[in-house]
Amino acid sequence: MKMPVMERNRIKKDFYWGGATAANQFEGGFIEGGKGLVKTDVMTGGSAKAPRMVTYVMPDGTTGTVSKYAPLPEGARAAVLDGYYYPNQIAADFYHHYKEDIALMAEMGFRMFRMSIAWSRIFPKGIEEEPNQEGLDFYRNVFEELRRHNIEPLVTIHHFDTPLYLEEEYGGFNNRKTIDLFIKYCDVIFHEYKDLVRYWLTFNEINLPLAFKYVLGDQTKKQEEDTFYMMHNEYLASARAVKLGRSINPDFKFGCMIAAVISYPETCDPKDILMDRERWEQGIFYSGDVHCFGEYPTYAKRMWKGLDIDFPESDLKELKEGTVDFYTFSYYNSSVTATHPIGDSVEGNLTRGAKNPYLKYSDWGWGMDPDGLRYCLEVFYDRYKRPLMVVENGLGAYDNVEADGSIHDDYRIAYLKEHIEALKEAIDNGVDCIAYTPWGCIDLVSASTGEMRKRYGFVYVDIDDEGNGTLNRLKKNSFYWYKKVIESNGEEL
Ligand code: BGP
Repeated sequence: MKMPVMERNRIKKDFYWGGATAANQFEGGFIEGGKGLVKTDVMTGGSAKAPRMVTYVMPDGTTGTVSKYAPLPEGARAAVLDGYYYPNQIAADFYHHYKEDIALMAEMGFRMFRMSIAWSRIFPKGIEEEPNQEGLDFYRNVFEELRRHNIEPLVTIHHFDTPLYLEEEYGGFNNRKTIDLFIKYCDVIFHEYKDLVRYWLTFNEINLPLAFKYVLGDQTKKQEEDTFYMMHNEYLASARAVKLGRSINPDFKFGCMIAAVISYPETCDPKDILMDRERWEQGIFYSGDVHCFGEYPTYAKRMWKGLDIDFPESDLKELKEGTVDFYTFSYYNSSVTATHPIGDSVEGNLTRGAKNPYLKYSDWGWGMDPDGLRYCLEVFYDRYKRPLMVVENGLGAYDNVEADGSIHDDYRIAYLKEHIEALKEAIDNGVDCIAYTPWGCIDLVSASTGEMRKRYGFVYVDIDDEGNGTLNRLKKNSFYWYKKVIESNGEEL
């Protein structure tokens, strides 16, 4: 029997090549135009070894700092203090450079730009009656500028930046009142930008609290319950936003955003295999399943064992009514699940565990694994049968500016090339992936460490970890390389 010649599935012509950022890591202008504070505005820089610190003031006026992972002391308020440098306050200053930055994106040929709206620019504390006009104008200008360059905005509504006031007064999404305030914010931006934005992502990496649970180890029953309720409130907020958005503009398309913190079992010991599967379910699938299927999965019963979890029927109905149109995720590295004592241990994008001897590790210890991208693209597509977008991927690395201003970031090109090859393979295998927006396309502040020197961009931003620099933009070698990749629709890597 003669086999039919199989045509290779290629990247479609209208594929969205682009790049990704988030307001709090990229914009700066932290109190300009009436913007309110968010947690990162009161966080110092850290490093792979030292955590970022939150600065605070006590009711008696004494001040202090505490790790961003720890709660503030009783009665303390997070505050901006003299004598500290807060990297997110200036970040890459997109607030004042947006025209120049968008022109650079257009020069590379971007067809999509993922960015987020800072809730605190629209409602500085989150509780105001009326939105802040200057904040609305800023994003209108940005979206119009993107449209002028034929770049499609992909807008994250919430990227780790609940207004600080809501976090401190309401406990953020632990409190159901925050859902109503979030929906009010959505209502404003959906009306305001209904003719400028089509693609929306509700919550960035919504799955992280559960993925992180594996790393944190044992928690109290109360802590575990709080996490599940907080996440439920975010899922509910997302579902309501989707439903509301569709009523405002039926052409809106909504996606979820999941951190693909994938892992492999260390050995063929069935215990490793089982634990790894449970880790995928808890850390990745649980959130995607609720977003895509509109209901909690069967294995949730196992995850809730021994806890008092009981969500109102009316909530569950709402989850069903607000499922997403497409599935997006971030992917940087993979990790290893081991039930046996481990030798070398490493950290990744909010993951921690045994070292994989088959991978190379970045300067920040993230295991570089292009095959993992193909692996999760195929797993996600098979599970959800919805268009996928890779909305974060990339290599955080030290860059060196030569005397003539050139930056030879061949390591970054190598990383991206391998990942795009993996993406092409997944597409050839039938996966409907419609976008690739590598992270930090223009250098920005690292979320985990607060460093500027952990750079991801095609464009270098001249500012260091103490805030010194001109904020000038310089094109790296990867800039010219990526331009060629886009021009050839991924054929020339
Ligand atoms: C993801 C976040 C981003 C981004 C990225 C890279 O978890 O969605 O905000 O920062 O990770 O991580 P880092 O900045 O820590 O290198």
